[in-house]
Amino acid sequence: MSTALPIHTPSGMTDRLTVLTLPPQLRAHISWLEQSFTATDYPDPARQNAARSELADRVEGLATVLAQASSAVRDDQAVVLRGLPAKSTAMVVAVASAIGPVVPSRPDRPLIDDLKPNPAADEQTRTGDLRVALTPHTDNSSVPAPPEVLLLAFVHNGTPDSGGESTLTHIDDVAEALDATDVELLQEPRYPSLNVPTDTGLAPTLTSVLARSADGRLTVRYRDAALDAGIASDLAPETPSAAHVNALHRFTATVREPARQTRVRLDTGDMLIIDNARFLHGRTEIEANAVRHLKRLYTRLNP
Ligand SMILES: O=C(O)CCC(=O)C(=O)O
Ligand SMILES: [Fe+2]
Repeated sequence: MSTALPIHTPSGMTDRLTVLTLPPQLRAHISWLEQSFTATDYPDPARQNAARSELADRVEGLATVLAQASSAVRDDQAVVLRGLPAKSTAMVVAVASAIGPVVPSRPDRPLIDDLKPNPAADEQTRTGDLRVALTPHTDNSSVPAPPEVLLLAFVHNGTPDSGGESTLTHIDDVAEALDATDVELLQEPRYPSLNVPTDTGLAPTLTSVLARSADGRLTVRYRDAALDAGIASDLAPETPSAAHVNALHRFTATVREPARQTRVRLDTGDMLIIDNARFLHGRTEIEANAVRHLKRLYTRLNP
């Protein structure tokens, strides 16, 4: 089922967004779920599946919506699930596990990360806790295997005019706007990348911005700040050629064009789900004083 959602989109881009509504009866099962599925269970994929399937036995229509969400993500769609009791972490984890096992982005990171604008936030490590606009990026772009699926569950998102809208950029729409030579150059592993500042002091990894998966689709790993830091690092294993750097600059200019971005305002009870290798995501600036709270988690897409 599709529900109206405030979307600003260049023509044609709504093709990449699937909006689904969860059964309202879900809400009646929060306290039961929270008793049978607790924080110590969350990291265990078998417990995640058991909790979800018991929930689906109780809530008519849930299994169907979750199956639709899972196939839409695999079918190259950004998905917005509406009507999620996002305050309940048990609900968020159980529902997310329909896409794949819920896993931390890196072994040393929490399974669920609460993002809230915080004036005391470490400006470097906690970009999600700042109010500044975030340009389109891949989460954890520098690690050998970035998280496969990103899920953002919205507990609050200010008021309709307080900013904090999500931007989505599909890699095929970017590649289409680039010269074929740039698409080739960006697939060469010549780009030092460093998650800053958490990995400061480490040697940057050599990454390619684009790659082709076995089925021929383009995948992306890109964060401007990570590439800037990697390229500038004295520890970089090599320096990219001028041609590689120029291709990267054209890529950056293209992903930032509003014409390539779908902008969507998500609010309480919405969960955005994207393939982190097919979509770049960002966020518009958050107005001072706007109350905002997101739960961020990741799932596997592939076995
Ligand atoms: O705040 C948001 O909407 C997204 C935050 C984000 O993408 C990040 O911190 O990497
Ligand atoms: Fe992000």
